[in-house]
Amino acid sequence: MWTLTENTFDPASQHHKETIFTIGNGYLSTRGALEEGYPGESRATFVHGVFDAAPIVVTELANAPDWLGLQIVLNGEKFSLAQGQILEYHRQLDLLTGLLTRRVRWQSPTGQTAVIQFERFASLEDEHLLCLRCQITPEFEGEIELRATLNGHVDNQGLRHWNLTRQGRKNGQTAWLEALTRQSGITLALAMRLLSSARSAFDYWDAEGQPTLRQVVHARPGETVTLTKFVGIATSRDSDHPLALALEHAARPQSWDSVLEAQRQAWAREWQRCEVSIEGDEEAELAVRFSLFQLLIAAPRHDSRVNIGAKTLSGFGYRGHAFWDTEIFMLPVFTYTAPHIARNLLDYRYLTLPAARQKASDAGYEGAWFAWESADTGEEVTPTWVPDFQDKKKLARVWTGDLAIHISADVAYGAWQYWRATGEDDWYIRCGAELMLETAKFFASRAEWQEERNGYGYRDVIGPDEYHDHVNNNAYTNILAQWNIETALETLAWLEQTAPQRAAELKDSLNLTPERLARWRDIAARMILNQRPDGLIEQFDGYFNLTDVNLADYEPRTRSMHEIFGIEAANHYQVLKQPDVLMALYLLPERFTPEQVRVNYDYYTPRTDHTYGSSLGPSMQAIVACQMGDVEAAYEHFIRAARADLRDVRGNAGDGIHAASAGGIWQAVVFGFGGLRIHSDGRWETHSRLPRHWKRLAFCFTLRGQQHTVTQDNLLHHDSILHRGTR
Ligand code: IFM
Repeated sequence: MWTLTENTFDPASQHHKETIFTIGNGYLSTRGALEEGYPGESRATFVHGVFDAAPIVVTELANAPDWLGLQIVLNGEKFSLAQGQILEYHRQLDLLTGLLTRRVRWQSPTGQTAVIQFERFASLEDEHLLCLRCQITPEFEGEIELRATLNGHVDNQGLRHWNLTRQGRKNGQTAWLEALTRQSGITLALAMRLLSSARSAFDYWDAEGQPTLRQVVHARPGETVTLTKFVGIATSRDSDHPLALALEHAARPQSWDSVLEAQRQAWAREWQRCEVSIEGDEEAELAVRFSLFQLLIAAPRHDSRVNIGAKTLSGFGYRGHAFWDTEIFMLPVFTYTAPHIARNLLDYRYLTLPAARQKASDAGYEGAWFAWESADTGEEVTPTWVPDFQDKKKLARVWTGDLAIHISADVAYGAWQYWRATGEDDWYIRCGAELMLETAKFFASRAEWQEERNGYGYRDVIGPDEYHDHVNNNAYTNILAQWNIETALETLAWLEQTAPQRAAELKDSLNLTPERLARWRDIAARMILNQRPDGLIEQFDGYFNLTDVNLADYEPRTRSMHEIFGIEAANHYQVLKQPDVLMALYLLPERFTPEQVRVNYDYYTPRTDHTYGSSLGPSMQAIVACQMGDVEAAYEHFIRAARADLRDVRGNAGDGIHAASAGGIWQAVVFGFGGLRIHSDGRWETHSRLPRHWKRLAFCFTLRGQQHTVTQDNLLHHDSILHRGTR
């Protein structure tokens, strides 16, 4: 199944639908708002890297001037779904081509009827090109008026980011608009070129901030009028002359058919690298393809100065800021299916190393402490205070920017996984090794000797489970920090063998003296791990003494346990926002035995807020459940993740795509149900555990430049199937 469809228009779900019908091309995304507009819409286009200052959230992606606008007036009556009658309605997003189509048969309040079809896509082949086509087939005789606009009067939920600097008309059918962000000083230019099946000329309306080309056509019943709008877009991040670039790209297309054909081919190349099919479960298949589509349209292909935000480019949520969601949830998808994209994302971290060093040094540490929320410069942009969800008139302190140190190890992990998967030694020598060493240096300097525990650890942190803040010795943090330091030491030894000059350079610039390295070894060897003899790991010091809760007592519920208990009180209960210990066990399988995983899985699973905790949790929980052979439970968690956006089960899909969950969905299918395991020496094997109703799973992945396709039949519907492979 490759299409997402909607057969009735429901204004109450318009924000959710705007999110899931988002189109994009890795340079920008446009939400699925209607061309003609609708009251209360959350219309937005976000362009990678176009940030501007904003109160509280520090900086945010500025909603770009709108390229979509098309007003249709039928015999003097404006087409709008807010009035008249919708006689037929169908919208679909074709994931195979990125083409969004909407077909409406509409009757105006005075009874003029027409079939109106819109199609749009963001060209994957030419990232500066946006394409829109409208076909109107009237059932009346009279006049059709078309008004195509570029609109600079846009805002971010009330906050305006643009000064509208210039606008104009180039020739009979081209108009343009230029705008400048108010604080960051980024120029953005849009140029639209219209093609019409009708002969009448276009008038130009020089409306302030909204250049408009207008055409009036004599309509006859059954005769289709077609208007095509090609829009070029560029910013001063791309060129010193963004307007010239935008005009050039708008002028390029020969015809709708030719750009659509190029689009089909470009998307065929994308899918060829990452296609997944699941026979026997259309919902799961659509969910994993939809997740891949959403990640691919957010993935920067030609720019390593940007990251993917927690809501991709599809909504206002988290303001375009990137989190650990990138390295731990999304990056593996790219590392194993589109390494060139993974590399751009890692290069972004490499480019933002100076900001990470600064963050560490401002806090009194060495090395690189990456921002918990990162935007254009890599400086910390986590808001310090946000409105409290229990009482919006009060403020709640956000501690993650101050205490979530695990982000540095997550970045290092992403770099290391990329290197192991691609075998790109050159990149690791040039960039990856420095990321590894600088993050290790941070963890070594942040580690505290804890006399009473006879070991090193981290006090006053937040782990992945954010229901508990200011904790000591969070297991995930300690385990990943230990891994980071050990892997940095191995990296250095490897560099000394492979690239002695670079090793010497890094030792010198990072001051990696023998004494310092000896201390790293000591810290790694004596890192505190709160582990009982049976293998159960305490999530942080004192966790086992907290009040246990039977989550079933709170069912049915529609709120997170954080909301139910309150931010402060949640600290006193054992309920987790998302798997914390289990995440560490998943990421570092070679360090833990299956028995250890089992004991921790059994303990933490009933204590996790799977339904309304973090959207990051369910897919990870599904993978560990698969490893435990608990396939039914795994499917339940997986399908919960699959429905986060498609069915809006959390009620917040209107804020944008849950990007980490999208990455997690792919990981759950490939590493969970498909059981793909990749060893650090490049060998791989699969040990599938397909849900009973899946007849066949097929997926592909790339390892060290070679693409592999795995097909797993579930003929017996219960036996597991073992595949092995080597590179
Ligand atoms: O990074 C996550 C975090 O783990 C939980 N809250 C939301 C963030 C962004 O998705």
